Amino acid sequence: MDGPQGVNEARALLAGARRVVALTGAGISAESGVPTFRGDGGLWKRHRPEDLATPEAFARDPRLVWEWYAGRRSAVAACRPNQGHIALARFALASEAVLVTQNVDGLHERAARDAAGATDQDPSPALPLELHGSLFHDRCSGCGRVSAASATVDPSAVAALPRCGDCGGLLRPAVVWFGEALDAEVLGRAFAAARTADVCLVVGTSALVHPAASLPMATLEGGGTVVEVNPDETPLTRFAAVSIRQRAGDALPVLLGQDARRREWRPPNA
Ligand code: BV8
Ligand code: ZN
Repeated sequence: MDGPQGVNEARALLAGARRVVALTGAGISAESGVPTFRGDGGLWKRHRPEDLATPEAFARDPRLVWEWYAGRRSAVAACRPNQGHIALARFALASEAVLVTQNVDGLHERAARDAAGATDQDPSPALPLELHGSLFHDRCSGCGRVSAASATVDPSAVAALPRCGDCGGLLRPAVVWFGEALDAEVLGRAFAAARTADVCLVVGTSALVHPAASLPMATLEGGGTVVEVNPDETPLTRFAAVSIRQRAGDALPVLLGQDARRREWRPPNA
């Protein structure tokens, strides 16, 4: 269901919820200029996930993998959080909402620090559980040590790739690749929040990658409801009480009661 009735129903579900968990995917960063994975011009259009986002790919051709990630890192560094990130950050600061993201772009954290800074608050309630790690940290492929991202990565030759100061192992982006386990503690916290949530707000994900895509199902199994924000239908749509066919930056300020201009939903340019 979409349109005025859908938006007002979703607002009521969120306003009446004691516990909300929000799960985001690449779509929430699309309006910031970060390419999604599957959309037009998406990241997977130019490269297949199997070619780059796997430990086998890194073992086979670390230079090519670093070329892709170094490019993404500099592209994302030039992007800024959008109204969708900001609305979620403000909501998490003002409620007990738990924010879970599949994104590695760090834009939720930047929105959290901006929103908290504006009101001199502690940003931690709005910091996301990053299921798939962070583009802006490196991890040693030898000893596993995690460090802040190397200032510059020169992917021109393997010999120029960044190495661990402790053991000399090749550094890699501190993200979770296909076929790799997610951090058990982060995943445990995300599912604990999902299982007890009254509402799981799912924003900007094609809901195809697991175990992240199972989080909304955990909310349903716990008796909660799912609200989806996505311009397109997804495999999750049929499980959602409301599915809003809008972009995150437009829908979230209204759904989360932060859009003073629109107490009730009216069609755009109404
Ligand atoms: C694991 C980090 C086990 C790297 C990523 C068969 C069935 C089920 C599962 C599997 C299976 N075969 C294999 C698996 C497991 C596999 C998986 O799920 N594969 C899929 C492809 C079937 N999962 C894994 O491998 C995971 N690990 O299972 O480990 C294990 C256990 C123990 C020991 C060893 C192993 C690891 C998965 C993590 C992979 N890493 N990212 C990087 O970023 O480079 S995944 C990456 O792709 C993202 O993080 C994200 O999760 C996913 C992309 O999905 P989305 O974020 O949804 O983006 P997408 O472009 O697809 O969709 C965007 C949506 O936004 C669209 O719907 C669009 O309409 C919408 N949109 C666009 N604009 C807007 C918008 N919405 C709102 N507003 C807008 N403006
Ligand atoms: Zn090391």
